[in-house]
Amino acid sequence: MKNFRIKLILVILASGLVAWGAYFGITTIKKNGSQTSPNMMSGGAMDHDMASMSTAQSHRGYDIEVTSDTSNIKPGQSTKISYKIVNDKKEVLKDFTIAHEKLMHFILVRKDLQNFQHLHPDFNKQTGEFSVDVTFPADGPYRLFPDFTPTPENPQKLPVTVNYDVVVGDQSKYKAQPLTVDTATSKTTGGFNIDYFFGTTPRAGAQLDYGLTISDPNVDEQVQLESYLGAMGHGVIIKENTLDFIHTHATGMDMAGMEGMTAAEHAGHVGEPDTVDFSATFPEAGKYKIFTQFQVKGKVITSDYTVSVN
Ligand SMILES: [Cu+2]
Repeated sequence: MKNFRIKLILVILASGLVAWGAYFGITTIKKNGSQTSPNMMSGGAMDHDMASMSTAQSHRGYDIEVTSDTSNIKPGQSTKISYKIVNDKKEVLKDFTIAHEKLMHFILVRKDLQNFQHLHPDFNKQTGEFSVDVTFPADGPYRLFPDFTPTPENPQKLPVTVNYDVVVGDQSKYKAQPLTVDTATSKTTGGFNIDYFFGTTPRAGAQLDYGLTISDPNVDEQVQLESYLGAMGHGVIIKENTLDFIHTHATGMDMAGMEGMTAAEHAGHVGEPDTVDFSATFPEAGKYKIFTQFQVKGKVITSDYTVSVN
């Protein structure tokens, strides 16, 4: 119980930082289709106004320098994407801190928020170059989100997300699919039933606690979620059109059956093995697609859920 309270306080502190950062306009650099933006999991890289108010972040902006040819990517074919991360002095970064078991996380999505992928590039420490083989399943514009933790001048090890846009295949064959807000709280993905719980109605600037309970319709036993990349669940939340990027991780709190429960009853559900819970703060109103990844029996499942934030 005490442990639960401590966790809860940490989550509230963290999300306070996120909300604070969000209101100060923390997206920093924009040029040539790439930008440095905070990975909001922990407040992220903030701008210089924020820097003067806090010692919690690096002064640096970061950017991606793509070193492979991305001008002729075909759908359905493996394409090697290579890139380096540079700082605002154009120096290639070679020192990264492992976060969630990897030096680099590489998330990509088509701009209509279809075809989400989460990959882990290889790293050449000599050159600072990352490389990853990607198969884009369909034509259209995509955004790549390298997600990493630079080691120098980042004592608090804050993660950073940069982005880069590529066009795949024939644009005339691309039709953006409309983003439909999910209303049913149950979905089926990868043969599992996934029940979503939302602590409150999503509101801009307010923390939203949400959780997923996973069950296997063919098995009587409770599903046992496994640790995947150092967390029981990973959440990537991307906003429609602007493609703002939020990365969050399971909080360890269980909200299954939260509705109608007292706080004490809720606390009694902490740590059920079939449930993951998250907290996120959405910076502004709009539609957001929540991609949640978790592992069952060695298999990684990605579930998505679209919310409308008012
Ligand atoms: Cu990853």
